[in-house]
Amino acid sequence: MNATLQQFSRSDGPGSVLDALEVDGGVIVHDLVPPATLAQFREDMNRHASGHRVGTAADDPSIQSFWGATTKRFTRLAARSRAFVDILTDPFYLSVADKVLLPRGGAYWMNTGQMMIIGPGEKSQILHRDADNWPTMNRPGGFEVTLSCMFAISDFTAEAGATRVAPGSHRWDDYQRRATPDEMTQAVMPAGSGMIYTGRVLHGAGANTTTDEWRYGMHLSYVLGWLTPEEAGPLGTPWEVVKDLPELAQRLLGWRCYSTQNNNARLWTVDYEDVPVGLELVDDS
Ligand SMILES: O=C(O)CCC(=O)C(=O)O
Ligand SMILES: [Fe+2]
Repeated sequence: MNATLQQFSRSDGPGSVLDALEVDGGVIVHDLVPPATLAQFREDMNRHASGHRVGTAADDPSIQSFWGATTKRFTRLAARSRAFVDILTDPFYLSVADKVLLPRGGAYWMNTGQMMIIGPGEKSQILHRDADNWPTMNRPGGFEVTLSCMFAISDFTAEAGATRVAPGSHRWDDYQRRATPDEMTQAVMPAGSGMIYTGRVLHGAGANTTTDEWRYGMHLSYVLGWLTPEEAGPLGTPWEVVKDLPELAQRLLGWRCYSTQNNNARLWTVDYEDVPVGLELVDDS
């Protein structure tokens, strides 16, 4: 574990974060979430997490292993917390996403907002690249299709399972290659920080070797608007939930169609129109 990630504070601005992202594929930003938002979000997530099961309902062993046996995962965060919407629309993270993703598409949308709450005794997760979700897009020399941030909702310590990362692995010319131990580091950071990382950097959840500490992480990622996101946004956050949210949040959650700047592509339409806000569909079939 000799590798390191660069660390900045939100007040350093997105420029230095982008530079570090290009070199290392991941970067830690302190004070990313304002304390009041963090406290509210943590309270909202606690309310939901207490009754939530560990592990997955899937019987596929590879899904079970990726998910974790003592890890709680759930999404639909916009429906579960207004504070999440503030994080989703945070101008700092979005300005980084604009620079990384907009050159490859007219718009991007939320890939997923997912709680990853790692319980005591959890093993480390297999190292992977998040762009594996879109197989042919994940290759050496390719371009970024997705940008993620792992927000520390509780303190990320090495013992509680801070995310493991291989800095620079997005630039490797062999994506089959395994990382050596000295190419790895962990995103150790206080609550309220975030580790922003590209879809092509190798990473995975750390082991939780504590006996009584739950690691609260919130993964929030964006993906190009012409790719299918991991989370089915509008199914998990129906119109009743999003109707009073800012238009930006509605768009990120899949409540607008995707179009390129010159409108020569329009995806995710209804009756070949933009997604009808309010779903005032006339049944004239
Ligand atoms: O929980 C973590 O630290 C990372 C998890 C992760 O990378 C994933 O599930 O895709
Ligand atoms: Fe991941």
